[in-house]
Amino acid sequence: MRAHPIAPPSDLLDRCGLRADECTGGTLRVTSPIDGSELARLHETPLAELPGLLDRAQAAFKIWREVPAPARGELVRLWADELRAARNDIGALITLEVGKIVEEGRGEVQEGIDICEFALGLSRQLYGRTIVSERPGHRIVEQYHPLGPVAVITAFNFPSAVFAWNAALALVCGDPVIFKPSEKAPLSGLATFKALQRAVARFGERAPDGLAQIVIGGAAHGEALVDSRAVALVSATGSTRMGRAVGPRVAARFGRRILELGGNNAMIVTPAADLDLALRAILFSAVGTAGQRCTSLRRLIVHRSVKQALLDRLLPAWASLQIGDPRAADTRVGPLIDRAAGQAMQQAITEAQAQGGRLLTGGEPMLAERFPTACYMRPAIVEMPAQTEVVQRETFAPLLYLMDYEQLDDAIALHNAVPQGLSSCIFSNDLREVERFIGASGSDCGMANVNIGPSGAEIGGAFGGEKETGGDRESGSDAWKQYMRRSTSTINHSRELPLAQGIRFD
Ligand code: UN1
Repeated sequence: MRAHPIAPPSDLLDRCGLRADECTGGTLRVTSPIDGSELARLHETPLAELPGLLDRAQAAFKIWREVPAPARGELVRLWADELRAARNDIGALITLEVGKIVEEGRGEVQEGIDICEFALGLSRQLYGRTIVSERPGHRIVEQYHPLGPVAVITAFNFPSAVFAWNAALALVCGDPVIFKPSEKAPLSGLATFKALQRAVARFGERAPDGLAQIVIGGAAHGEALVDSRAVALVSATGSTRMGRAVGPRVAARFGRRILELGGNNAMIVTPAADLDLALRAILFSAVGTAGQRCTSLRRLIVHRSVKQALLDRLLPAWASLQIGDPRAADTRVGPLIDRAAGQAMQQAITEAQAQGGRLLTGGEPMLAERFPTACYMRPAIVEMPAQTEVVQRETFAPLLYLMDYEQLDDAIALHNAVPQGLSSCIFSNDLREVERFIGASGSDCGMANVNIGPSGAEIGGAFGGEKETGGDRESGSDAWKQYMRRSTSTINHSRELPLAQGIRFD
């Protein structure tokens, strides 16, 4: 095996700033999906400590909101520095803890660096508007003010970047952060958090105590954050099932939320597609991260006239994918996060077959002898006669459903006929088809790409989706506005008091 140079686990934890005493003797056992070996036993945050932690976040808010935003930007600049210095180590830890190939582990940390730099620029651009008033001698001005503590609850599949997306924006917006990483991948989250702590230390006294805090634990910890009035915004990434529980609870206390939930992302390949380009996009987005991105390609909707030509390219490329230890340089598909994920994939394939599907390739467990407690699966393609129940569900694994179409209208209708609405794409060099797809009656997803797969978004755009994906946006564009409260001021600089709408009240 040609291997990337990755340090052994204990060295790596140390290099990521995780102390031996933090990583041993606790109740949260963290294992590597590569071979099932134990990486750490973390100490869970006692639930009794949460009220104090939330009080500290609120106290920190009172101080941090007064620090000018461009000065707050300096903190994320330092965080970017720390992440850059630790990029390969945290990337390697992501590989060990989540099973991503080395390239993707590093890429995830790069995503954190990118969002810090975006947030730094943003720290001088938290623009409100000036609005002309209908009254003489009046002016209306809009300002964005810090909101309050932000709880960031993340999933295992992006244990570093999704925290960074949220925390970098929250911090420049004037909000303290409380991070609860997934219990399936707390080490990479902790390493990313430690990099932030180092940045906070370098930032010095203007950073209040409690500006950035971490909570290690499971569902009960998450629920305590979700229910606390001290948390102004809950940003939660995970399954639709999780979002269904979190959304109403935050709403019940009139809190704010950002939900980033399931996706069931599709690609439409039209007769005007560049099939070689489509092939490369299909491979990366369907089997990259072993199909465990919320943006992974799950449905391939191909025009009948090009279906065979596409399959002639896809099936051999699929068969040549290297599946195995993600530390090996030629591996493209690492393990699934756990055996339950592999069982869910097999279950979905069985259901798809019962619903008329034909398994074209893959779907079988691999490397069971070498790694008996891990879960490696050969990525699967199932050809479906229709978009049956199983196709409408998100299965978090390298499982691609293939369907075909005759008319673009039908393809778009099929595309939109799922409960989720995260990411989507069309492969076509026909301007009319492309504009139709990205227009008002086209894809109903939060992201609609052209000649590029549904996964692997840059941080500069708003990230998120509609319908059961949650309806919210994070990362780039103006997603920062959700981390701030808007205040509208009407300012009267005249000597009169005219009322709006011309009302007289003399
Ligand atoms: C996720 O899977 O939760 O667009 C986030 C992408 C990545 C982020 C995925 N930039 O695939």
